Amino acid sequence: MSTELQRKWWKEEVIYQIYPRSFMDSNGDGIGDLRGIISKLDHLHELGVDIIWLSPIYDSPNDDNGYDIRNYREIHQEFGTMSDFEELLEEVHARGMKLIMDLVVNHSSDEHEWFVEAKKSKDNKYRDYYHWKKGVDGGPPNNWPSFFGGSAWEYDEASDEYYLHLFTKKQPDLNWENPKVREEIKGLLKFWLDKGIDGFRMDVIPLISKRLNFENHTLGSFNEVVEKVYSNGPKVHDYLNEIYEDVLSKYDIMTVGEGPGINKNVGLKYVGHDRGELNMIFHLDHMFLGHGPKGKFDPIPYDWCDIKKIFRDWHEAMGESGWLSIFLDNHDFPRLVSRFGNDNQYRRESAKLLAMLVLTQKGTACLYQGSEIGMSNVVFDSISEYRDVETHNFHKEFIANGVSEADFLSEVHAHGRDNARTPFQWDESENAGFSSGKTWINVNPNYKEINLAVDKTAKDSIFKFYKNLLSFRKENLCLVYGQWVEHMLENKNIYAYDRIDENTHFRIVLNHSNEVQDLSLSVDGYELIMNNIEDSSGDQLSPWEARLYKKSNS
Ligand code: ISL
Ligand code: CA
Repeated sequence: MSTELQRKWWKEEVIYQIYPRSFMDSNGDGIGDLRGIISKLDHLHELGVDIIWLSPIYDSPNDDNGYDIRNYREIHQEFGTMSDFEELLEEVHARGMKLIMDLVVNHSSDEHEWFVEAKKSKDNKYRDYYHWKKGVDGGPPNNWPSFFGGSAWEYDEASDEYYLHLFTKKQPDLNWENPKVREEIKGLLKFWLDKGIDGFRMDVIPLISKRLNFENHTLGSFNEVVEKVYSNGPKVHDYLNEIYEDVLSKYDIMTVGEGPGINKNVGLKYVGHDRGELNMIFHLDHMFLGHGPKGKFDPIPYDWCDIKKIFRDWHEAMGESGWLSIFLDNHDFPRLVSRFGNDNQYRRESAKLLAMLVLTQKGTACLYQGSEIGMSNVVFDSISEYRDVETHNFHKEFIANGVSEADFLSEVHAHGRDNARTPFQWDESENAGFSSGKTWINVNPNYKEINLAVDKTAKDSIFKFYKNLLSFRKENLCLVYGQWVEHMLENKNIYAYDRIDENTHFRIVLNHSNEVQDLSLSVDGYELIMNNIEDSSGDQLSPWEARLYKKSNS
């Protein structure tokens, strides 16, 4: 059977992302750390996740919370020491779980010694580790915008040249054309793999190969610029293949690439089983839905039919030849229950429905910290309470363009990255049990109602729902490998699909609306295995009701 041949542990296991700054603080400095994570591993084990993805924990000046790395081989001192890391890895493995690291090699920090050297002079041996260009007509080399506002070029007075930074000016882009850069990167991959880690999540990996003519773009929206100008550059597959052949293929690990700009037409080039590149990608199509010409703070409307179509198109594009990671939230986006669910009246129901969605699609599910208790977006009253560099940069830009403070704040409430970065809410005690000191970002004031301790004792616990679903998925490989068939494609209120293999037939029906809906799909011969509300009644779906049915094929 072809699916048997393709069985892989990284398809069957579930990923859980930790944002270390906000997970658990062990020493009262208000910042989450490695010993904090160690102290909470039993929570993750009990939940039933398998692979922990750690957002960056390397030495960093923290311009972009660690996505700006100063030293790839050292642990950020706020997070602990290398021996804390080794202990964490051991403790993870002792529980039968795995650990993957975030690999951020499209850019380094401007405080990395390579860049410090490169800046010294045009003939410095590290100069070519980055992209330097002469300006044009007293301005930057071209009109490329940065992800975080303003130009993607920063002027260096000493050499009268500009360097490229697709993110903040403290994140200069590395020049992968230079073989020495690629050797450095292979060296650091080996460094971490030899410590025994189980793989990498690769940050903005389709951006590593630049279009070296550096032509002006003439496109209308930022997303289009990402897709056509920054992503999928001419040598990206050569580079990925090279690190795979030279390093990654020598270890039993998994890789998942974060894929801004990877669309369904090029997805298989990254993850095709025969390609020797990545095991899977996070495409961002559904996450960028609603981003207008100027990005997330310039929103446009969308609906569930758009979301469903994206999932459907990607399923078709992958077929039996490639694999995806499925997710609805991470540290860059709002809380899933606030964005795709109803974080008010139906917070519990919708949090569970979204859990069922993520854990029954075809692909490796990836959960984000706090979703297992239905954590929701935060509403801070003042911009000064926000910490994210993206929010602050766009704040300046939007206000300068005449947008009011109140209007911008309401966009931040809906779309800002700090929504996902407030501390994990463990219990009702001060600072939600996250820290005994002043926290680096304020705790969401709703922590007395929403926290793990309260949730665990609730009759309709979200945590328990996740736990049951995770263990059910483990026992039912059909939910991993089974064929995926969708129903009622144009229905705006119900998402319905089947997962089918030789032995089993699952039918999943999700009413993602605030109203009662007719089931409008036959479930004759099926048994209801799991649902998210107490009084489920036959032909009618309650608001945000999610059902998982099963029928034996024999
Ligand atoms: O959230 C976004 C900006 O609005 C995304 O476009 C995001 O910037 C993009 O997906 C890349 O994200 C990754 O690389 C960034 C880092 O800031 C993000 O946290 C990371 O996930 C630069 O390293
Ligand atoms: Ca700490």
